[in-house]
Amino acid sequence: MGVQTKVPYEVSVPHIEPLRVLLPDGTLASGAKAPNLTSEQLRELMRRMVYTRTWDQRAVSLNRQGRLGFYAPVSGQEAAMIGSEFVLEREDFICPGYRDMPQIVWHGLPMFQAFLYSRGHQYGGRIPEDVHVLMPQIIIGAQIVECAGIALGLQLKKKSNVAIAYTGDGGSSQGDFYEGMNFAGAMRLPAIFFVQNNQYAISTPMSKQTTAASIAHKAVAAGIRGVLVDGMDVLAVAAAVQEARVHALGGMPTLIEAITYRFGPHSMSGDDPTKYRTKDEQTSWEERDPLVRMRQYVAAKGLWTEADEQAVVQAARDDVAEHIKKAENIEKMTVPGLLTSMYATPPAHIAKQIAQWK
Ligand SMILES: Cc1ncc(C[n+]2csc(CCOP(=O)(O)OP(=O)(O)O)c2C)c(N)n1
Ligand SMILES: [Mg+2]
Repeated sequence: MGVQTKVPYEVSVPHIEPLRVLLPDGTLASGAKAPNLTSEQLRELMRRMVYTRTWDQRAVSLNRQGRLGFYAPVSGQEAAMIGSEFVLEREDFICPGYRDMPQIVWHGLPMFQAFLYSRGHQYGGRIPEDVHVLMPQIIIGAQIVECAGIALGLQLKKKSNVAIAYTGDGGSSQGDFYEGMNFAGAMRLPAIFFVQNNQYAISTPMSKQTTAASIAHKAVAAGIRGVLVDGMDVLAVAAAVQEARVHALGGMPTLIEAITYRFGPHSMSGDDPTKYRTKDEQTSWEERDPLVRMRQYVAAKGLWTEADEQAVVQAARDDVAEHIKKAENIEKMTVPGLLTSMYATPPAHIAKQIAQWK
């Protein structure tokens, strides 16, 4: 008898109905719970998605020109990223992963600092005092325990704010993921754990990531809310986070799984998605483009025109050009500069190294 590769067991799990507001043709799903947003806010959501798509395309080019370093493309994931950040308060705290630049820039981090981070410059991490974000984690899952810790701080300070951590489908398999969620549940913390399930952890597909019915089901073990949402539907994402925020402030964290897809490679550092994804699969997801869906919705309401679209594309291009120039003109990093920036008062052995370099 060989080792059984298929387990002949059925595990009974609660049903989690995916949240959806916009249908692929841009009309409202029947009985949909639309987020509480004004016409101006709907326009702003569209504007941010178009802006972010353009910025992403420019960033990919800048990387190819050698003007940006590490870069993880975001096209396809705009609804998940923009919709979830949009309904946060400015004093809410974001704990991002490396792909989550849009959320922290829309939360207040100047774009040139995102570019400095990408270029490996220490000033990329010099976050303005009033911008409530961490720099993106490269260690998969580490931001989830950080988020639980920040949420504990918010609770102790009696703030009416939440902490949100972003991770991916791959991140949901890390030990930190379970630790952070369990701690947040046990301590009744104002936390939201947002998983962008883009179907792959580099080349590892979801089918090999977990045998759980969904990532959202992992909330059950932590005793917190588990929500599944169509991640190509910006209104569904905004509604899910708006609701999760209310629960978080009431002492009940939420795990949200947004079903999405990255249109591009994992990162600009040599990944070739055609080695592990079929053309048909890619096309079927491109047909669910979150920008197309929202554009149809706001255009039908008379809130969006081709001229609006062109103006945003141009504004994004201009901003990227200005911010990359600013990043390139910052003084070059030095070894003593890097060492000094790590401590208020450098310990003796570091002080010695700084002196040696000088
Ligand atoms: C602790 C840890 N293990 C491995 C890696 C290498 N690594 C970088 S990205 C990645 C895949 C993560 O996939 P996912 O969480 O789905 O996020 P996505 O890139 O799809 O947004 C891995 C394994 C890492 N950075 N940190
Ligand atoms: Mg992934």
